[in-house]
Amino acid sequence: MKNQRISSELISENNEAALKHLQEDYDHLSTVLSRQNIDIEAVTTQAQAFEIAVPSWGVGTGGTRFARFPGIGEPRNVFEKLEDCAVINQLSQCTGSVSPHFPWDKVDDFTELKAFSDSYGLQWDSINSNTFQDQADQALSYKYGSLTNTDAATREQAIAHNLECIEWGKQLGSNRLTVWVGDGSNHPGQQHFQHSFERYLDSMKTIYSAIPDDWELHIEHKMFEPAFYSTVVQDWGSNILAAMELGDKAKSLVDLGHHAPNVNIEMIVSRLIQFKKLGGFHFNDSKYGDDDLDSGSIHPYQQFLIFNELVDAEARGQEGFNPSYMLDQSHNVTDPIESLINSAIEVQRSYIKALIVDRAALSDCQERNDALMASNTLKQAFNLDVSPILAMARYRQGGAINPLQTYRQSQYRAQVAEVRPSVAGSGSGIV
Ligand code: PSV
Ligand code: MN
Ligand code: MN
Repeated sequence: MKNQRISSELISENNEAALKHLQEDYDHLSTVLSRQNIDIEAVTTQAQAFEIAVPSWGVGTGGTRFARFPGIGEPRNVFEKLEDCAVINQLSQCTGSVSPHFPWDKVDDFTELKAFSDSYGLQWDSINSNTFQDQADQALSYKYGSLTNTDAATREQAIAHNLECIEWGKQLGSNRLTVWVGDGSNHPGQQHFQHSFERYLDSMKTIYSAIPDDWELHIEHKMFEPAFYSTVVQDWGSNILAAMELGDKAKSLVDLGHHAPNVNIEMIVSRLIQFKKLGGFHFNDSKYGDDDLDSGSIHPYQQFLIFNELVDAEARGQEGFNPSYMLDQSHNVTDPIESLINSAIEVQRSYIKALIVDRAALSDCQERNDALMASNTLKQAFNLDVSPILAMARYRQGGAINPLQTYRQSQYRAQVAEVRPSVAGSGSGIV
């Protein structure tokens, strides 16, 4: 029997009150979809199977380099973060795994941590290493880089941290390591572009050699920040080159916020799929840069177009296609639990809309060069409100038809605030 953070009676009561209207909306949508020869039940089954991981650091209030305004009842350690992640999954039924960040989430006893996550039925997603900041007990500084540092001993230290992350991941039952480094430069001439990338590849080769055969090594690129002139792994080009150099277990990870504004991310996704190098995603949204805003809050059409590529690859049975999905957001003015529930559902929504695209019609338009009708074919799916499918998928799995309403009624935040005193520095600040 799984531990539950929200009373199942409350969820049932709220669901009973909402079910009549949901069923009416669902039946209507079923009729609409049947006109396109789509069986709503098949789509709902796929919605039920959809999973997106939650980042452990996402349940703490984020912040900017100017300030962090703590929320109430913030989790103070990885166990409390897991409690909040359990709430998100209980209500949304699509976030059954948690991605940890080390050493932020480091514990003395990983067996205890695994038992705790098991008690909530949560799995461990990709392990994130951290060599972008100095830790209190650290011998050598990453001020001038980690895996690419000009000093060999500093590179060794950064490699060793990634190796210990793999060991911790094994104990948690994870099967992936995600490496993001902020290494780069702030001044033209500060760093030799080729030599720094060579040092990166050398370091990553050592890490790659410790990746178990049934694991993947995900490389995350980011255009800028914290380095503001050049970043060593700055875009998908450097990323895929590194992944190709390392081997089959190395793949590229796409964080939506890590590109220049207006970059065609869905096309990058297509290229990575074609060359069997799409490892996974960090979903979030942005207006300017790596804003880490809630998924689907600014560019829902872009998110849908990305899923259009993913569903297309799935439908074609593209070889080597098995990307992992995760949120990577910073919540500065909202309750992180609410934002993460909302965001997970928004990503799920993009997936479902992409599933109902009429692919035969789209392909026909492409062959005939009918640009307008091709675009309209995508828009037809995007404009359809698939909320009843998402709500029904949650309901059938024991989640909440109206998750935010149920969460607020549960008074969860006020309850945890009683046992989690407010500490200005609590939670994980996001860099
Ligand atoms: C960097 O901006 C990033 O997106 C990486 O995924 C980090 O691991 C995460 O944010 C948390 O700082
Ligand atoms: Mn990220
Ligand atoms: Mn980021």
